[in-house]
Amino acid sequence: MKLTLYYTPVACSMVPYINLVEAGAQFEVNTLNMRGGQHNTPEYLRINPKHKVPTLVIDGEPLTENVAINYWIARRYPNARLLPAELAQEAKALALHAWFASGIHAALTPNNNPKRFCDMDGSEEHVKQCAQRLLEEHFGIANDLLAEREWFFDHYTTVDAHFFWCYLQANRLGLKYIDVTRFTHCMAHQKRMLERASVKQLLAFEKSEQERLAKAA
Ligand SMILES: N[C@@H](CCC(=O)N[C@@H](CS)C(=O)NCC(=O)O)C(=O)O
Repeated sequence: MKLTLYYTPVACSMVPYINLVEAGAQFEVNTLNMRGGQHNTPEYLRINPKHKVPTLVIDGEPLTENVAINYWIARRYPNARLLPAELAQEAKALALHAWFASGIHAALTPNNNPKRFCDMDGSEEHVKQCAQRLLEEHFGIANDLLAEREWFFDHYTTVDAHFFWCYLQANRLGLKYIDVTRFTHCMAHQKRMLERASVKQLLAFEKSEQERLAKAA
């Protein structure tokens, strides 16, 4: 089977990268230079017309959306135990992936690009403020879920990588209206994730790709 992950530094394509490594999968990475507009080329739009990463191409067939890609990885490599074994718990894992993608990620994006959400003059700070209010609520809920536990379930699952990216991104964005460091259980989860071999491998790859793209610019 041939697997190609379309990836961009800093983006949420980190999530399937981590989980492919956790699964022990053999995969290639195709890094897109988004600053250079590579996600909007006709070639990439044929693969993913939504012009987003991640896309995992499985034997020539593109699969998009973190929820689906990470579910596929977990089901394709069952020995890695990347989802809870019991059905109701597995469904809860999907609920968490869906929430991270459509709730938390959706409230992170306006901080990067507020004009995409409202193009009225002077609206940028309001858009950011509203998005950060939503993030505060989301991270409060996640913080409660992570209280006194190492992972979202009783062992590491694909959702831990997804939340890792969401919280990493919130810290990287330097949010002005909320203090994300006050979510101490989220912070402790982040630290545990940073100790995993898969995350160390991802961060080394991320650094080398950022350097390569900077040299090419
Ligand atoms: N719902 C998608 C969201 C993917 C997404 O928003 N990716 C961003 C990077 S974090 C992207 O590729 N943005 C480029 C664009 O919107 O043109 C998922 O969870 O996989």
